[in-house]
Amino acid sequence: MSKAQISAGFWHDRLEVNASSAIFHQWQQLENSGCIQNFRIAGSETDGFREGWFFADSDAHKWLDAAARTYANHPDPALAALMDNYIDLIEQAQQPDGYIYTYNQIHFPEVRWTNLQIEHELYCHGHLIEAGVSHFEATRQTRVLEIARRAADRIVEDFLGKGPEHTPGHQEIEIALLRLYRVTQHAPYLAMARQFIEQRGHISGFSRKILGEFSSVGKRERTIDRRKQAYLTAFPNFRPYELPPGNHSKRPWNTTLRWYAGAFSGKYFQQHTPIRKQQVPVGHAVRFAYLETAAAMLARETGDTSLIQALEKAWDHMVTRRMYVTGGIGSLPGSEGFGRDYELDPEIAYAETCAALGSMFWNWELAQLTGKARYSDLFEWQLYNASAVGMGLDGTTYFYNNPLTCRGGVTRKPWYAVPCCPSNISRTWADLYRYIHTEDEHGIHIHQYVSSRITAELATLEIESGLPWFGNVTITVTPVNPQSDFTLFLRLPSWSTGAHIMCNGEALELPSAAEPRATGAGFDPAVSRWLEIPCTWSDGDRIEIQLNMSLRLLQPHPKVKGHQGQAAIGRGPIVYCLESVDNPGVDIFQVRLDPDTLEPSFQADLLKGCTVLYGKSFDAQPLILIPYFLWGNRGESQMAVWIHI
Ligand code: FUB
Ligand code: ZN
Repeated sequence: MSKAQISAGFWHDRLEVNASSAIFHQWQQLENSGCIQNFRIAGSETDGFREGWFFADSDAHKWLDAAARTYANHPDPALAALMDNYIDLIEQAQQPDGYIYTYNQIHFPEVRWTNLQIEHELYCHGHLIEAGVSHFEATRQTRVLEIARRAADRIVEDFLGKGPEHTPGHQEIEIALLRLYRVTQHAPYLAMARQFIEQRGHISGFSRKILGEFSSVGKRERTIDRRKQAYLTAFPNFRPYELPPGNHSKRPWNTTLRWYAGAFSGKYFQQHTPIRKQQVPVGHAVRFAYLETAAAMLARETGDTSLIQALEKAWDHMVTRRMYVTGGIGSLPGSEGFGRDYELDPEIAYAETCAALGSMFWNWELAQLTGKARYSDLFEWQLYNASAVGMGLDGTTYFYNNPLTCRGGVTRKPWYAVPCCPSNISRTWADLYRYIHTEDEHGIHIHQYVSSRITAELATLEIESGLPWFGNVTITVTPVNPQSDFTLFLRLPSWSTGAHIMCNGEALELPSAAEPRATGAGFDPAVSRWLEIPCTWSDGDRIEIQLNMSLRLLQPHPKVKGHQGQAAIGRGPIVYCLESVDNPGVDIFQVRLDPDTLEPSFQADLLKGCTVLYGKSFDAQPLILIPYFLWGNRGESQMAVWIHI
């Protein structure tokens, strides 16, 4: 079984922060905010009053998922102890028939599977099931897997064979059941996931249904509020957790109106039409990305090629018209979702961190489903920009919404009322080794240039990568069987027009790249392609790659308003920005950069080491550009990705 170990370099350092700081910080925040206590209350270990949203369980389950994936490569006994502590709690809280959802168990013990579009019972069970799979994969212990299977069996029992009304408003359970199927090969899990995907978008009278759910959700919330008042009267010393306020996000006047329109039409939940007709990204961006991920997983498991066309069309529409230059998706606050074509205002940009992560999961499934390089190309772009921006350098501060223009009021926070992003980043980063290569009967594909040691069936590969700051990559090949014939496939990134690649000192000819299309994002991952290197391999064969790290002016499609005379600056897989901290006394929103003056320079002592761009404005003001993902690490600031040139 192929595996990879990230050994050194840029990602090794970040994974260390993830394993030594972020994952422990997230647990502490879950404790501080009462989220873990909810399980103690549900398991009757203690009294108290439940804290948090109806979906709060999911944040704890996702933490366990992230912790297990982190533990796989950082087997820290302290982390194991925290996981065991939490596993005890969920084992105690889970009801004998497998159901576990503290919102109902504590507040409405007679109620189950209600308000499926708005509340999150299946979503929460989904993250528990994913945690079970990850914990099993990391430890080979079956304790959490059994908890997950009890939950999944409950869902199969209660939902299999039911109709469209019985599909969830927030996708996640589908991914979870497919992951569970992959490790158990238990057919009902595949059937259940397939039903949730295929039945979606067939609910008749959706508006009437959602109106009923709004009313029921509101009634239940008012009941809880009344009980909380009574509880506070009875226990005056009880101090409910004060969550930090969320970040400012610029909201157009019609934000709420558009959110309701999306909700009542079903588009917010991607319930407006069946999956094969969903060829335009609409609605809540995380929900959309999770649905597309699940559909791609289903296509891979079943060989159902009829799903592929819709998936590829939706991807192309997103990339060409509804995605930011950072790879962020979700133009609108309120709905946290897609706007119209080319509606990509940089200051209103919501671009939730989870949405970029969800898109990465989707791209990875598409990469394996279709074999096309473009999907791992966008994965890389969102890895380094739209998702990496979500975690601060210290691993203990985060962004939830990620604007591309900030005039103030957006700062990294230790936690949020909706803390879904932190553990989502952690679990993705912890799994990064899985996204580097794939192997099949043709050979080995290198999807990501991350310094690592790959132990594949055909060969061991040592990758040494200078990315994202330097374009040099070396791959040393040691075939399992000397003189064995197989092909090494190298992804030629869309951002590297041309590259210089040698195999054992001999320069290789590269396949020509298609012309990039004018896109809303200002770049086109579809021009990425594979370089095939068929060879009879011997011990110590070396591939030397010099990717083109020239500066690029990324200019959006003319239909994107507000960027005339502006560009975003790209170098390698990184998008840059002006941050006020580096450019005191400069109006970063008006200054005109002379791109010809830009010079890259690696600064070891800045932001834990990064390549900045030194330049000048046309009126000779010195300017410094830093990587977008590193902004907001030095206190409140202003920031601009789009720069006048
Ligand atoms: O719906 C609850 C949380 O909101 C989910 O984790 C994310 O979709 C976020 O947008
Ligand atoms: Zn999130």
